[in-house]
Amino acid sequence: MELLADTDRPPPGAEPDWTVPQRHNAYSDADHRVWVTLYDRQAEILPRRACDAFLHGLDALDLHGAGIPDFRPLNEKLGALTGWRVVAVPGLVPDAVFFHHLANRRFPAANFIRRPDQLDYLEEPDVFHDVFGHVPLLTDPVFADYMQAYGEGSLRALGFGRLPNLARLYWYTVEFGLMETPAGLRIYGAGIVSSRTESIFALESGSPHRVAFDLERVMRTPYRIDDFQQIYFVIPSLQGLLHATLEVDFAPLYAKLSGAPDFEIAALAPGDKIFSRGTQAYARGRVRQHA
Ligand code: HBI
Ligand code: FE
Repeated sequence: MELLADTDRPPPGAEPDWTVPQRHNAYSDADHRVWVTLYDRQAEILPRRACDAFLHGLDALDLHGAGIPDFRPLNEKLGALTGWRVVAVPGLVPDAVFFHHLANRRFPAANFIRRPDQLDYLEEPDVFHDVFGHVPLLTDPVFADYMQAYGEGSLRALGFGRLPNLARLYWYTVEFGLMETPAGLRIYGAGIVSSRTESIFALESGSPHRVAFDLERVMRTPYRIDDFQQIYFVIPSLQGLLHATLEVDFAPLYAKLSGAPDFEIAALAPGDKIFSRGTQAYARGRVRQHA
């Protein structure tokens, strides 16, 4: 993800860790109406598409309300469940800052919301993507552990110079991950669950590949940030995702990755366990909701 800042200096008014006051009382009625419009659209299509842990989290936090959630009461509920809390930031923050927050169970959420004419396209995450998309799953103890472990692992990866591989892990799980359930594939990735068009495309289109999650495979697979995904990775469960990353000794994995070429984004790879082989027929380059 390209970052807003060309330096690591926080913008005026932000703390050294890039946090800013949410200023909940500064949102306009139009801002709150955008939240309610987006929420209602997703609430209609996510049952039987989003995984149970996401839907349970959405209920537990009661995010619907009358508009953009106030982080203070939200953090009381979230903190009591898994010790996570949401902190307001002005937008994308430098990698090291982002990972440091995750390692301390703080999720950085943008404090602005998209305009009414941006409902279906957004260049960078806003409060709807961050809070509706990412926060409900943080009520799940297993995913809460995964996100903290991801933050800690990424701070270490920075030292190995392996951040691009960790960014791919984040992208293909936290942002665009699918999960296998007895009722079929379900969404857990925030970038899908906060997007009306991709919530449908990710599960129902014949275009993308859907293959079983494998840590090294994901770390060798590039991604595009401006369109639907051409491949989705499927985890067996949130527990399975946590174990697949916690039990890995990353040093030898990084050594192996440094000698291994990337996979071509639209191709299947040797050893892939295929859930569905895509036609890749989707015309690239259409405008798509960022997330
Ligand atoms: N900053 N606010 C914010 N939100 C993100 O999702 C984010 C970020 N900075 C860096 C970053 N993500 C990436 O490094 C990760 O997606 C890997
Ligand atoms: Fe995101």
